[in-house]
Amino acid sequence: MTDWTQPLSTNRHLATWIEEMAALCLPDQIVWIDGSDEQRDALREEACRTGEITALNPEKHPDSYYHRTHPLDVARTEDKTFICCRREADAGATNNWKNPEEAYTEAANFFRASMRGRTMYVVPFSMGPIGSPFSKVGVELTDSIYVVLNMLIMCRTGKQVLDTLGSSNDFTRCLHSKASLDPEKRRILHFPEDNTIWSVNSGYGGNVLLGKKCLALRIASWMARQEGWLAEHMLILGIEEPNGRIEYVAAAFPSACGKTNLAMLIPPEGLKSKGYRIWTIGDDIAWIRPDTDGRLWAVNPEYGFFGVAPGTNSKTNPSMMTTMAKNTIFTNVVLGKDGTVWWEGCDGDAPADALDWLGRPWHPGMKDKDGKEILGAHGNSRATSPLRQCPSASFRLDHHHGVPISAFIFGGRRNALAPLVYESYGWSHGVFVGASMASERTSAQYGKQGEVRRDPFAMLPFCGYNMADYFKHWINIGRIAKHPPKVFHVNWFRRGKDNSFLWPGYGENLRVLEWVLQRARGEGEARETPIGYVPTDSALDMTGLELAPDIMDELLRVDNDAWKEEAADIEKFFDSLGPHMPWELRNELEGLRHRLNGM
Ligand code: GTP
Ligand code: SPV
Ligand code: MN
Repeated sequence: MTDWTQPLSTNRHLATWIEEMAALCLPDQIVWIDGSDEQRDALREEACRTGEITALNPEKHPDSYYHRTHPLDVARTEDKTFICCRREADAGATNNWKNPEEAYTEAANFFRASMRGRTMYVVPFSMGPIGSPFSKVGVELTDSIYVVLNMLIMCRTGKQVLDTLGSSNDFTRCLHSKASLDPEKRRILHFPEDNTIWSVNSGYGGNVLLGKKCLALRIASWMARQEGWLAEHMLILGIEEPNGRIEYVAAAFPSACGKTNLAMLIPPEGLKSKGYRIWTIGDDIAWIRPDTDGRLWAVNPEYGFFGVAPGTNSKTNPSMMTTMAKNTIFTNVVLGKDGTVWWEGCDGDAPADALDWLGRPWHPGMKDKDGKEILGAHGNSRATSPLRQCPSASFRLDHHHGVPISAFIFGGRRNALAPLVYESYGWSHGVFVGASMASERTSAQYGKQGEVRRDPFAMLPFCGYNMADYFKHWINIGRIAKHPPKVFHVNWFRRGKDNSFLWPGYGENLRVLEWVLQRARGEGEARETPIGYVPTDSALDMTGLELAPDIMDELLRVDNDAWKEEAADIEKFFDSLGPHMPWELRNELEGLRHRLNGM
C-alpha cells in the first residue's frame, strides 16, 4: 500500500505552513491526498469502520454513503462567520468583523491540540480547471474524512494540483478542525489579506468544505474586486436551440431557492416540439470576467453538487436523481435499515424500518408531543455528487474560458409583490434590482424561517467585503464590458389566496427563460411598468400548460402601493449600508419612486 504520509510536494511555503499548523493542532500523523481511487477507497473503508459514514445498499446506491452531522451543526452559521481584515470598514455593514490578530489568537485556542489522536489530511484543490489562468489553488488541512471525501467530489483535487502550484506561494491556506463541535466555540474566519481561512468546531457543508462558500465566494469576491472580475452565488446554464445556437444565462437566487433545479431543468412537454436542449455548467457559484469581446464570460469553479435533498424527485428534478444514483454522499436524510435513503418529497414511500436524520426510529406521519409532524430528513439535508454524472453536464465544463453570458437573472422567494418575471431598464437599474433583492429565509441557514430579509445578489452571507463597495464594483463592471448581459428578476414562489404556489415552477420555468432570451436579443413582447418590463399577456409560450387567466394576471401583476412600501424598505436598507453606497443606486431608487407616482 502507498505510504501517504510522504509529502507530495517540495513547495517550501506549503511545508512551512503545514508544519506550523501541525504544531498547533498536534495531529498523530499527516496524510497527503493524491486524488487516487486507491486512497479514496481506503478512506471510505476507514470512515465506515469508525462509523463516520455508513455504506449504502450497493445495488440501490452504488458507491454511496450516508453521514449524519451533529444535531446542532446542520446549516451554515452566519453569526459565527467573520471577515477578519485590518479595517472594519472594509468588511462593511453586512458582515461580522473581527480584528485579524484577535481572531487568530482566539481561534488558536480552539485549534490547540484539537487533532490529538487524529490524522491531519492535506487536501490540495483547484477551483476551476487545473492550470487555467482563471483558477485558484487552495490547500485544506482537515481532521475529517467526511470533509476529504466531499472535497474529492466538489473540487478538482490531488497531486496534479500540487504539480501545477510548483514552488508558488499563491494558494489559499485553509485550516479546518471539527475540534469538539462546540457551537459556542464555532468560528468560520476569513482573512482576505492573508489569503487564509480558518474553520473550527463544525462539520457541516458550507462551514467546512472550504473551497465552496469560504474560498470561491468570500475570499474570491475580495480578490475579484481587486482584479476586475466577479465571484457570484449563481447557477450557469446553456439553452441550445435546434439550429445549434447555445445561449447561456447566470442566475442568483438565495440558498435553497431553486438554483440546482433551474440549472438542470427538463423542458416541459408542451415545449418539447421546440427542440431545446439544456446544458448544465454549475448550480451554485460563477466566476465571471469581462473579456476583450466586450462580453462577460463565466466558469463554474466547482466540480460537484452539494444539493438540497427535500423536494428532489424524478418529477421535479430527474437529472439530479440520475446524478445522485451513484458515487454520492447523503447527509442528514432518512436512513432505511435496508441501506436506502429517503427524504420528504422523494420518489416512493419511506423505507419500512427507518431512522430519521437524528438517528431515531422514525416513520412517516409521526407527531411530536405538541402534535406537530416530525420530518424524517432535515430541511437542509443534502447530497454530494460529481457534476460529470449529471445527464445535462456541459461539454464546456473543463474549458478554461467558460461561456459567454447573455442574461443575468435575480430572484428569491416572495410570496407576494414580485411578479413572475420582469426586465430591468438597463445596467445600473439591473444592479439596483440585484442590490434590492429580498427573500424568505430557508433552512439553509440558522434563523427564523419564512422571514423576509434583504439578500442583495443572493450574496448577503457570502460577500467578502463592504456590500456598498460591491455594488459599486458591479456598476463598474458594466462600464468595462461593452456588451454586458441584460438583467432580469424572477419569482417562482408567488402564492395565491389558499397559500399555494401560483406558478408550477421547475421545468415550466423554461417558458420564462425563453422570454428572457428573446428580450436579451431585442425580441419578445413586453409592457412598461414602474419596476421594469413585464411580459404582455401573450408573450410567454403557454403551450401545454393550463393556467386560468386570472392566475396569469396575478402572476404578472405589479401592485403600485405595495411597491411604494417596498421602495421605503429598500431605502432603509441602503441607508444601513453606510457612506460607500453608490449614488447610481440612489438615483435608481429615486427613478423607481418617480415611476410609481407617475405611471
Ligand atoms: P443552495 O444549494 O442552498 O444554494 O440552494 P439552491 O438555490 O440550489 O436551491 P434548490 O434548487 O436546491 O431548491 C431548493 C428547494 O426549492 C427545493 O426544495 C426545491 O424543490 C424547491 N424549488 C426549486 N425550484 C422550484 C420552483 O421552480 N418552484 C417551487 N415551488 N419550488 C422550487
Ligand atoms: C447554500 O447554503 O447556499 C449552499 C449550501 O449552497 S452550503 O454549502 O452549506 O453553503
Ligand atoms: Mn448556495
